[in-house]
Amino acid sequence: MTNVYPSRLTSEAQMLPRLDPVVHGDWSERSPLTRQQAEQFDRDGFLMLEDVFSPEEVAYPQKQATALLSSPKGLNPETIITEPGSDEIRSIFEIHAQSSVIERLAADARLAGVAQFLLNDRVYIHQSRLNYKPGFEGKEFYWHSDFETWHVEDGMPRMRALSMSVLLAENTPDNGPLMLMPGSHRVFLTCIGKTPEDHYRTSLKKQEYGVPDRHSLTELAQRHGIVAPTGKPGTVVIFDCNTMHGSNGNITPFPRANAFFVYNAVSNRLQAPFGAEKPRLSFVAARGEPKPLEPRPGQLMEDALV
Ligand code: 6CS
Ligand code: FE
Repeated sequence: MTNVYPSRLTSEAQMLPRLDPVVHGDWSERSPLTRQQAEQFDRDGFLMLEDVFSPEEVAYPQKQATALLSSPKGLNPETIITEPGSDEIRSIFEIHAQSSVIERLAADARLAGVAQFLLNDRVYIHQSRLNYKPGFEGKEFYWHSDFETWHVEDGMPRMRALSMSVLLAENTPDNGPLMLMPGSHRVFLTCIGKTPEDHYRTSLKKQEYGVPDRHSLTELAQRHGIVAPTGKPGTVVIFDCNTMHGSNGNITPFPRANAFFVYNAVSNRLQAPFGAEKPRLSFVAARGEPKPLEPRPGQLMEDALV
């Protein structure tokens, strides 16, 4: 397959044009977003939706996240990533496959249905994670484009995927909220440096490769600015696979817990990596025949405890 987004191949960073739509579907009265929301996502590369889940509903994934944090023993150990320099849990990957509550959340029509519209295809979970960003210890996620990693290391062919962050704790300006550069999704910023063997063993703790150069980041930040959507539990932040983003460390006592789901179009299933010897393991990138989601209507609590 032709590599239309070559990265980590040159000694100089390049800003290549985006060759894929952002909103792949045509808006209609039946769309799950308003026309204005669809246009905003297309323009900015992200969209914040408040009060998607009520406090009563979000209590289920909140309780599950707390329970898993205090006793992760039943989880697949390779999916548990600790913070650099401490034993504090930073993330739990493939969480939709290890918790029926989180599986139901990921399939909720208010998430998967919106992803189907924006990607104009049936969707499956490419990656899921609980990010805890614990108080005092939560370290940063340096600036990056998810797609650059998913293309180079996982073999995701085109920009037809998006992430949804479901806030499980109050995301304030102080406790390391997601920061995004609005409009940055329209260029593909290539990275410098060859991908090390088994890069994920370090990159999920602290990413050193597939990170953009400072000159390019400065240019993007000057061009687009930086915004940090904040909100209460039950808020959802949707961001395009190529929107430049990161988050600061958390030195407040208050955790910044989120559930992240990456929805990929079934037609955009992973091929061989475009810039690594071998693909990453399936707990960070679902491989093989995609399992399309059936968007689940109704309240979260009805069958969250099945
Ligand atoms: O490498 C990855 O796939 C993960 N790393 C980051 C910092 N964001 C995307 C994704 O969760
Ligand atoms: Fe990311």
